[in-house]
Amino acid sequence: MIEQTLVLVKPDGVARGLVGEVISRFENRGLKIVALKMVKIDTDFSKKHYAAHVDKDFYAGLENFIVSGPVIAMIVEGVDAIENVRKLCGATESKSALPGTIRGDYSHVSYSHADEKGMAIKNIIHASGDKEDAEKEVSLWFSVDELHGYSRSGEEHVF
Ligand code: IDP
Ligand code: MG
Repeated sequence: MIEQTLVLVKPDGVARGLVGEVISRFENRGLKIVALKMVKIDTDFSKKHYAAHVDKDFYAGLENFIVSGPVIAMIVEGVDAIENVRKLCGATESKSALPGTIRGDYSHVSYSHADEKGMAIKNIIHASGDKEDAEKEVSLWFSVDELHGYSRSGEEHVF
């Protein structure tokens, strides 16, 4: 099934110059970028995006982190895009993320280290967790006129 999912290159990924690397992984997999922009969000927007986490112990650190610099926001489209993109990202805890995944190749910190420091795990990337979240997040971050339909060359090998 063709799905759309929200991906963010978080402030650490932007500051570390990993935007191109992250986008390449999706493009190489044959997934299609159908919307893209750079945004610096504020704390109100963070509370909307991370509504499911606002009451958790790690939320303060997560909010500090996500508003600390610009992010790259994009919508990625493809067959089972939500699951495919999550797989490319790897596990939430960088320490547990397998090599070959974005988080596993570019970060290594553990939950216990981040929690001891009162910081969010700086794991480079956000991707919607499931279909319900993807629908909410796509419409939170993008208006309909920011999405673009187009054909990718080589698409006949993908769809
Ligand atoms: P996800 O980004 O893989 O979907 P979530 O559980 O939705 O993971 O958490 C959102 C973000 O909050 C994570 O990507 C990470 O940056 C941070 N985070 C999650 N759990 C913890 C924690 O226990 N300690 C510190 N940071 C955390
Ligand atoms: Mg999540």
